[in-house]
Amino acid sequence: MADTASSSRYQLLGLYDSPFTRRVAITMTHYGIAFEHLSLSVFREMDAMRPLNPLFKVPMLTLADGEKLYESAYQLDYLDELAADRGLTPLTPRSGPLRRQVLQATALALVATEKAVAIAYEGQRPSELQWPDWRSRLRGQMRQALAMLEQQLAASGGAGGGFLVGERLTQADISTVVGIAFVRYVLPHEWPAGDYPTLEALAARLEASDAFIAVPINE
Ligand SMILES: N[C@@H](CCC(=O)N[C@@H](CS)C(=O)NCC(=O)O)C(=O)O
Repeated sequence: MADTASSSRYQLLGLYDSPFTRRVAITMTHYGIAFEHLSLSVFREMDAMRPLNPLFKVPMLTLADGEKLYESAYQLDYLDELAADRGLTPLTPRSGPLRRQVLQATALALVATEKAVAIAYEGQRPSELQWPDWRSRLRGQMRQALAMLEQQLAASGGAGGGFLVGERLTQADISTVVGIAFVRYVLPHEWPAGDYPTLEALAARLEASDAFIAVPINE
């Protein structure tokens, strides 16, 4: 892939309270790829978003030549390839057993995150149309995924400063921590404080790092 990043302008569309948008922004910051953040809400600013992205789904990453990339996983795949071309270590290894392990831990993070987002949407329905059993199911799935991540992180030395897979930061860590941040910010009553101490320690460590600080959840 041609490395045009240094001379180009990337645009990332979406608020950072979207965990999917935030993980892409943190990844770009981690790689040192400059971008313009188009901070528009898919719900409150539809008129402004329509000409940019009539799908009203974020994140959307626009490349220097105007090509638009949808779906955060594919945006991350593009960024990892760019990073590898630049001699950086990709946050998801490009091949081998470590790639599979990082993708699987990231999949758990996405289950937790997607179920949390679904709980938030359920809460926006008129109260007479809300379905408590469905919310309970979503909550159970979210907590199951978090418990599996907690177990994996504890087993890999997370309490002592380790990461979910191997000995360095990967996309699994970033996706997990942005999911946790989303729950705490948008659904604070849904975060079972103290149940996942190793995940909480990882979140505290990463949220204090430069790449996370540069991408605040309220922007
Ligand atoms: N799998 C998608 C999920 C993106 C997603 O669900 N984004 C939400 C914001 S958190 C959104 O755009 N919601 C508005 C909608 O889907 O109508 C990705 O990773 O890019």
